[in-house]
Amino acid sequence: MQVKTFRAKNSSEALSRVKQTLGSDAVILDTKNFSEDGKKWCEITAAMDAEADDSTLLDNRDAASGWNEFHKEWDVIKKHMMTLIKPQLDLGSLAPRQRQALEFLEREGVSEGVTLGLFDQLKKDSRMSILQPLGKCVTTKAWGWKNYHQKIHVLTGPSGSGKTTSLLRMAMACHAERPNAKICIANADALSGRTRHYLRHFAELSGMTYKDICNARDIRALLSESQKFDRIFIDLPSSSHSLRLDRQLELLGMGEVRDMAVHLVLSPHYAPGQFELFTRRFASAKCASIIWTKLDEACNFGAVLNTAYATGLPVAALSIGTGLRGTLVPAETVMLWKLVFKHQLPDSPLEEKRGNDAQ
Ligand SMILES: Nc1nc2c(ncn2[C@@H]2O[C@H](COP(=O)(O)OP(=O)(O)OP(=O)(O)O)[C@@H](O)[C@H]2O)c(=O)[nH]1
Ligand SMILES: [Mg+2]
Repeated sequence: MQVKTFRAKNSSEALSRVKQTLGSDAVILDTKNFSEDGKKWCEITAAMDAEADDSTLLDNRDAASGWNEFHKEWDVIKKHMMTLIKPQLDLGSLAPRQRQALEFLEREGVSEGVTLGLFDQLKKDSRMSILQPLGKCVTTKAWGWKNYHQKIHVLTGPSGSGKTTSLLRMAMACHAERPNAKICIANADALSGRTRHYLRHFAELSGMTYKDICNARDIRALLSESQKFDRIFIDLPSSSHSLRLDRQLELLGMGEVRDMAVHLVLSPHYAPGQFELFTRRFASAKCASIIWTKLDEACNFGAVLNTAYATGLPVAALSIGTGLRGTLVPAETVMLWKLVFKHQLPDSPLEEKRGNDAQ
C-alpha cells in the first residue's frame, strides 16, 4: 500500500492534491489542521491500495478492468440465457391471479431472474399466493434493540443515499426506546465539515457522545473505550466505486471488529446496472441489513425485491421523508408488500403514536 502525506492551505486544496497524485480511489487515513509560523495548514495522510510505481498502478488498473470485463461477459451470458429461457416462461400456464401479479412485478422493474424464480414456484400450485415464494427471499428484521444485539453499527452506501440522516434516526430510535442507554455517534466522514456539524449538533442535543474518526488509530481508541457505550454508530464516508466495502473496513482498522453490524443504505432511484454494481461493491459478511431511503420520492419499488434476492439481506427500516422525526419506520414484511404492490408508504411512527395517544 502506498501512503503519502499532503500539506496545503486548506482541506479542499489538500484533498485535490491527494486526488491528483493518488487518484480518486485514495483512502483518507488522517486529517490534521494546525498552525506553523503564523500560517494555517491542513495535512492529509492518504493511502492508495497499490504500490508506488506507475507500472503497478497500471497492473492494478488492468486487474480492475479484467474484473470488470469478467462481469461484462457474465452480464452478456446472463442476457443470452434469459433469451433462451424466456419462451419457456409461459405465464398463460399460471392462474390468472398469479399471472397478473407476475406481470405487475415485471412492470415494477423486478428483474427477470426474480420473476423466473417466482414462476418456478407458482407453477407448482395454482392456488399459491405470490407472497409465499416472495416471503422466503424478501425478509425484514425491524430496527430496534430486540433484533440488533451488536454494539457497533456502521452505515454505508453510495454517495448521498441518506447514510448520515439514517444513522441519526437509528440512534435516536435507540435513545427513544431506552433513554438511559449510552450512545456514541462516530463520524468517519472526516472531510465533510457539514456532516461533522450536523452529527455533532444532533448528538449533543440528544445527550449522545460525539466522536470524530480520522484514521485507524481513532477507531482503535474508540474500540478500547467501547465498554463505556451501549451502542456505537459509525458513519462511513462514501468511497470510490472501485473500493469494496471489506477493503474500506480493513483500511479503517475495522476488518476484524466483532460485535459489529453494517447497514447498507440505498434508495430505489438508481438504475438496475448501478444496483448490480452496488451489490458487488458492498457484498460483505459484515452486512446485516438494508435501509431503504427516499421511498417518498420513488415511483416504483422493484429494486427492493431485486436487492433482497441478490443480497439475501433483510430490510431493517424504511425512510419516508427528509426530516429527522417520524421518518424512519422499522420494517415489517407487510409494509414491503404494500409498498411494492400498492405503492403505499408505511405510516410514520409519529402518526401511529398520535393515534395510540388519542385512543
Ligand atoms: N425525500 C427524502 N429525502 C431523504 C430521505 N433520507 C434522506 N434524505 C435526504 O437526502 C439527502 C442526503 O442525505 P445524507 O444523509 O446527507 O446522505 P449521505 O449518504 O450521508 O450523503 P454523503 O455523506 O454526502 O454521501 C439529505 O438532504 C436528506 O435530507 C428520505 O427518506 N426521503
Ligand atoms: Mg453523509
